[in-house]
Amino acid sequence: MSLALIALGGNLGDVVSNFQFALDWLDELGTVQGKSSLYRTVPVGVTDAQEDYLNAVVSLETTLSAEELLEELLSIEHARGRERFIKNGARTLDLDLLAYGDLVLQTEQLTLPHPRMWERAFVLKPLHDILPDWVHPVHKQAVWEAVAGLELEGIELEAEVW
Ligand code: PH2
Ligand code: MG
Ligand code: MG
Repeated sequence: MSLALIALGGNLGDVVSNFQFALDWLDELGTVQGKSSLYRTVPVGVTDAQEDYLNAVVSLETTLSAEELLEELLSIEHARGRERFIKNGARTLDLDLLAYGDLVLQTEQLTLPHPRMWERAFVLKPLHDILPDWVHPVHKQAVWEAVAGLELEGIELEAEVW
């Protein structure tokens, strides 16, 4: 059993319904252990004008390997109509594998932990809801420490329950 951390994001269509769809699917792949609040966040690193994002993080205990889980995440995205035209373009559902236990890995398909997770408030703030004491296996820093050093402007609580 490994604990996988998964970030959910989206800013197109009925994002909450897409998040719920993803959560139901993830629950079939193991046990969803933690589910953050839902946050409304200002788009980061996009060049065109875009709607605000909704973001959340869930933790999943699973026997799937990281690669198998990644395949499932892509299938879930695909089932909700995500089209990959433009890098960082608006999307209906984005599922990013943030971490898989303490695994540190770099392959063509997958870099773990996610290379940008430690600088993204829209990831760290929801992750802090469920696992404030989780320690990044490379930075050797806890989530609460990383959050304390962050500018949290542009991250708004949308709903505690979703
Ligand atoms: N995802 C991106 C690019 N920018 N900005 C916010 N606020 N939330 C996201 O999930 C997000 C983003 C690429 O995946
Ligand atoms: Mg993605
Ligand atoms: Mg992403």
